[in-house]
Amino acid sequence: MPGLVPIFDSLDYYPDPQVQVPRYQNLYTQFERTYHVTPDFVSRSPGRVNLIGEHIDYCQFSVLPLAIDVDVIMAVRAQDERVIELANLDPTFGARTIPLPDGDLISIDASESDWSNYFKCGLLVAHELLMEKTGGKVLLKGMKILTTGSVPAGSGLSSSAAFVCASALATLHANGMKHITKADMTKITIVSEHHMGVNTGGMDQAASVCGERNHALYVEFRPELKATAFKFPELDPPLAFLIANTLVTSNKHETAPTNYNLRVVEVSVAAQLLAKKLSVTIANDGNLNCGTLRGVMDSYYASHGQAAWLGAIQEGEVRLSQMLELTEKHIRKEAYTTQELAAELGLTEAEFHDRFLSLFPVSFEKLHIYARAKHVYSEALRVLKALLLLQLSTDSGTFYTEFGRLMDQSQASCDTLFNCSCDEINRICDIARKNGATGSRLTGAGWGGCTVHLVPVNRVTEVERALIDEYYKVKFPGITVADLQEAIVVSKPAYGSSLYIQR
Ligand code: NG1
Repeated sequence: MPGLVPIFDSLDYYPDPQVQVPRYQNLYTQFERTYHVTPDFVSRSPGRVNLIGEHIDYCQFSVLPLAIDVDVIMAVRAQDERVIELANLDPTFGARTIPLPDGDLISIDASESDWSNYFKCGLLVAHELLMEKTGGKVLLKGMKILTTGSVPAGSGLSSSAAFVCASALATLHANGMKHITKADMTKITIVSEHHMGVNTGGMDQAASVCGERNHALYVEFRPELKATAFKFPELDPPLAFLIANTLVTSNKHETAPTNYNLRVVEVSVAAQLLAKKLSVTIANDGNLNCGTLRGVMDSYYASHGQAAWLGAIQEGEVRLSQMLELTEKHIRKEAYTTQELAAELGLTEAEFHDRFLSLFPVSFEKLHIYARAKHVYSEALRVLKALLLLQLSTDSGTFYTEFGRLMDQSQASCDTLFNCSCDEINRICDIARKNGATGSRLTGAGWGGCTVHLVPVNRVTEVERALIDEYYKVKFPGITVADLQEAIVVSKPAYGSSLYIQR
């Protein structure tokens, strides 16, 4: 993750400066209308699409996302008055005024899903970093901010990560931090949304901060957080990633107790149960401080006298296959009640509750341990296979078939083992595959949101046409051309977070 967050003075780094110039001009004009001063700079962070590796970042297994062209941009003017004036070009997000506390960190009421809370998340983690760097209290400057974004909200393209990263970057730059490293930005932003009560992994922020043009990012969480860019092979015909939004919105904050947060609980319990069955001790790390399935794998191999896995693909494949066998052998297929799990782990029910169910609210009847663990280990294995395909110069046909197959297998696992797909996602994937996509899957948390498809560039129009006729026009008969243009995006891997200062 080498390097500094870049500072640009032109918009030429976008693939479509002819679209961006009027967009930025409009932001500047509206800023001046709103605040009667000009902005000092624009902070920007993109959305991302995950190619493969779903719901495994919070199990500390590597993932393969890429940053995309859609982004959040935030025009900023620092001020001595210690207040944040926050406005959005989209009128659904009303203006907010946030007074800054004297030297203390800002407090966030996670029970409210107000948009300004996401700004506060970025501000808070940036404030912590500024204090860490200066070794003392830091009185934050006030800011006037006007923002706009092209990442569709609640669609699995990480609009929240893009917004939080742009907010953190704005705060660091406005408060005089000269050299902002991508490593620092990633480190602080990956935990930022935990302040909103969502127990997020770290993939989105790493991709949003570290994106590279024409590259996928291999994001590792162990032994340390690292994002390595891998160039896509030159294929004939060239490849495109088509992103199709189901237009079924899954609000992560509101559905967290039965969806995202519940999965975090299930994989944490799975880690403890498997560790117990294998008689290994795991560190109390991970999102719930109860260990991770990666931790189980590492401890299991350590207990057999083997060195820690540092990421070599072949060795990873062997170890993950073994973990799949051990899951099969030791974890029963049927879901568990909390009573059963407490007994298995030698805990009272109250202890089980304190340990796994008290940090974030969850709601369930039974916990699915086997299916979640199988998804996690098999998905981590697929990521390694996908990475290998990126590294080998295989012929175009093989790349399309093999990479596509991994994407399809990932989708099947998300659907049947992790239960994070939905009818609309499955339908879109079927249509895309029948019309030229060689691989199709959900991207992001799922339960709605976006899908991603690997498509040879000469088949893109066919896939688009079929999706419009067989999905969008059927499910949303009144859909407009403008809505369709937003729903289907063909994106190239884009640059990560950046600052823009007008000459
Ligand atoms: P989305 O739904 O795209 O924000 C979420 C998590 C990721 C990852 C994926 C599932 C947040 C901010 N992001 O992505 O870290 O766990 O789900 O792979 O919660």
